Amino acid sequence: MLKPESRIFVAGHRGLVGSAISRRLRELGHGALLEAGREALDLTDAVAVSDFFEKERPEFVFLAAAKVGGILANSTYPAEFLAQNLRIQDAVITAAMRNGTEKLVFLGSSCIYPRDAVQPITEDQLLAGPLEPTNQWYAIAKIAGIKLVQAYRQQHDFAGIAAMPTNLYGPNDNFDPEGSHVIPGMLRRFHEAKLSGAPSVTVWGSGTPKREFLHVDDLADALVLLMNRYDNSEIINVGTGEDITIAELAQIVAEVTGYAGEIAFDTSKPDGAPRKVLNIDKIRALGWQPKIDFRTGLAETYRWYCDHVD
Ligand code: GFB
Repeated sequence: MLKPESRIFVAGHRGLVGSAISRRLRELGHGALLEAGREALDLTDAVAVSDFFEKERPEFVFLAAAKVGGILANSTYPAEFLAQNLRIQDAVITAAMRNGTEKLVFLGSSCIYPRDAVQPITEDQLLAGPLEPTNQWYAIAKIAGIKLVQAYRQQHDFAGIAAMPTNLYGPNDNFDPEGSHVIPGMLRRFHEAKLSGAPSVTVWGSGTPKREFLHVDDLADALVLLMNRYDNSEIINVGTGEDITIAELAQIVAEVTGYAGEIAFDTSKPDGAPRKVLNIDKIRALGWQPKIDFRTGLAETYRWYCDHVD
């Protein structure tokens, strides 16, 4: 159980997820946060990570650091998505296990489930079928992370747990037009089209895939609850349980950004998984549910983009 004075290491504290976890912990009065930027600690360097843990002795660890990106980045840089994530996970989880960390939360992803998983996806469908090819490299790394946490629990009694978030959005996301996920990618493209008065905006793929979107502040709330209340080798989903098509998302993004032109679809770009909505019965049973309404969260994220990136 986290106490106000607990030494908590948020790995990846500048990213979308890590920054939300740090915000939430500070709101809750946890002052002893250990954060180490890329320049201070290379998380792919197992020796450096081991030294950091020996010196700092974090009691609790949120492992939110990862090489991440959208559908195009995943298929363009498969080697980085596989190798960097394997290195980061192994370094951090192993150092935590060896240096007396009381509890660690590992972040997976909904893409670890089979491409043809029964929807909404229950946790027991892990490894029940082949993966979606566009992000299989990232998925395999994340599955290895889940297994490492489970193996350390079985063999060394280490209290690691693995949470599987759905597609996320919010402040501090990567808004790079090519490498980002769909929400930051679309917000930027629609915003720029509005400013330039473009008659049409192009959205990747057919528009028919469905995605579930969770605001990262809702995720952070869930992760703190799991750190305090969940201690089991079984993975646990974190999502909303609801999804929309990419075409519907494009319509909402047009409304939020105030873009009034046409929306076109570029079917030469990949669609990825047809659908991946999570079953969230397990985390609901612990008393958690998402609070942030999608349009409100999206409008707030758009404001953040205008203030910080544009
Ligand atoms: O968010 P996204 O890149 O990732 O794409 P995945 C979701 C859907 O949005 C795909 C479509 O069907 C895309 O073709 N899309 C439309 C766009 N316009 C855009 C755009 O401008 N940018 C992007 N990026 N997509 C990810 C994995 O898969 O899911 C990650 O690649 C991670 O590894 C994440 O697991 C949760 O949902 O397809």
